[in-house]
Order: sequence, then structure tokens, then C-alpha cells
Amino acid sequence: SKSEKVPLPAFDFKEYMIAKANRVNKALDEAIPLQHPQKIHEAMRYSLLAGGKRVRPILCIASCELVGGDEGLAMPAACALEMIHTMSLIHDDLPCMDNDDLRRGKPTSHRIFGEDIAVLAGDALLSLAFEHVASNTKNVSSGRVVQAIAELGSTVGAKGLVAGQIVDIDSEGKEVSLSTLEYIHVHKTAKLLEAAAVCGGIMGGADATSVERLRKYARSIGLLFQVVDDILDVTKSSEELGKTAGKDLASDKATYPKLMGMDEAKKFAARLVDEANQGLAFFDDVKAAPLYHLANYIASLQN
Ligand code: GRG
Repeated sequence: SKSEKVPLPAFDFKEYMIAKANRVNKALDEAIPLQHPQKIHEAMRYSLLAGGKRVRPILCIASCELVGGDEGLAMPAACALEMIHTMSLIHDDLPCMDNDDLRRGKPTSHRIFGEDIAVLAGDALLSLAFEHVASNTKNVSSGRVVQAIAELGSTVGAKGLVAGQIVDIDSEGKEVSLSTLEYIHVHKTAKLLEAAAVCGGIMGGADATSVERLRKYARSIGLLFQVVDDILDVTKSSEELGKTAGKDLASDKATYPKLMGMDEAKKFAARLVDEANQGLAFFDDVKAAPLYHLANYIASLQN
């Protein structure tokens, strides 16, 4: 495919990810001091600081830098994205949703703190996300801050993550079409990555055309994220068949390989990498290096 022919710009992506993740982690730690009432702050910190690749905050910062802004302009928005992402994971894991015991290699929030506190920790993280962007963004016009906040709101709500979750819940145990599967993935996964790139662009001073190019790039890598996850799901299931009775392994949930076959799913993933790269072609190659590498990193994720 085209993505294999075009060499990635020389760039130490691993070092970049580690450096950015460290600064994001420090900012997240500072955003939620352990204070009264102790228990809720403990629960918020437990899930937020539990690890995680920090893909969304890094995408936000990289997009800001791509359009000429510096990291500090995007850091509050980057933290807000991780707060929203963490909230969605806490709520997704609840007994009334997926009922999962483990997340990021640790017991889920409700297993440690109980359901009541897990619900509240999600609510508190979601509210803090908006407060944090509004109160802590510096040297960006208030018009741009409001635009970013509007983007975040539509991303979480009934046109975004919630829409994806509800269609996902509705399709349980049913035969799902390719377009429904895509709808679920676009809303549950791609939307938040879109918001990350868009908010980064907005904070960095991008014009409307560049913001929409960033959105297209992020939508492609968002879908790619899920296609790669679906492909791995099949690989893992066949490797672990008989060993594990994990409910996600060999489950009856719809995946790209099931609906289009493994070969087509792999082709689709390659096409999404190409689409992402095409979106970046309008930008300076050197400045876009982190985003080229991020698409490549997502294509090669192992978990
Ligand atoms: C309650 C307002 C409200 C919204 C939540 C529960 C829900 C609605 C949506 C579910 C969203 C969800 C769980 C999507 C899956 C997202 C996904 C791809 C998670 C894995 O992301 P990674 O690999 O995880 O980036 P880490 O741990 O690295 O951060």
C-alpha cells in the first residue's frame, strides 16, 4: 500500500511520546489535588492517574504545535480530553454497562470504591474537564476557548460518545451491519480523537480549513484504532482459545474481520493510514512528523 512506500519523516517518536506523556501526567496530577472530600478526589485520581497511553492529550498538543502554537496553550484542553476519556471508561465499566472488573491492568473504579462513588467520580471528572479548560487556558482568545468548549460538549453528548454507547447497547445480541458498526466506532472512539485534534488546532491559532483537515486526519486514526483492535481481538482469541474464557475473547460482538473478512479488514486499516497521511500532506512535513508517526503507531498497536 501507499503507506508502506512513503517513508516516515525521521523522528524519535518514542522519545516524543514519553516526554509528552510525562508532562501531561504532571499536569493531570496537579489538576486534582487530594483534598476534602477525600474519597471522591481519591477515586478521580485513581482512574485518571492509572496509566493509559495518553493518546488523546498527545494528539491535542501535537495538533497545536503543528499549526504553530506551543504546548502550554493546549495543555489544559489536553488534560480535559483525558478527564473525559477516563470518565467514559469508568462509566463504561459499571455493572449497568459492560460490568468489567479490570481496566488499565487494575481493578475498575466501582470494584474499589463501589458503584455510587464510581458514578460520582465520572461526573466530577466530566465537570472538571470543562472547568479546567475555561479557567486554565492562558494566552488564547476567549472566542477560541469557547469554540473548544463547544467542541468538547458536542463530543461527549447525545451526538457523540453517548450516541455511540446507546447504539452499541441497542445492537447487543443483534446482527449488525457494517454501517452500524462504523457508526458505533466513529462515535465511541473517533469523535474524542477528533475533538483532541480540533481543540489542539483551535488553541494553536489554526484557521478553519486547517482545523477541518486535522479533524479528517483524526477521524481516520480513530476508525483505524478500532479496526486494529478488532483484528487483534481475532488474533488473540485464536491464540488463547481453550485457555481463557474471557468474555471479550471470541465473543459474538460484531467486528470488522467478522463482517468483511480478515483480508478486507487489513486492507481497510491500510486505507485508513493512507487517508490519515493524505490529510497531513497539506502541512509542513517536519512539523507533521509526530502526527505521521502517531498514525503509524496506532496501526501497529498491540493492545
Ligand atoms: C456518561 C456522559 C457519559 C458518557 C459516557 C460510557 C460511554 C458514554 C461511552 C463509552 C466510550 C468508550 C468506553 C469507548 C471506547 C474507547 C476506547 C478506544 C478505549 C481505549 O482507549 P485507549 O486504548 O486506552 O486509548 P488507554 O487506557 O491507553 O487510555
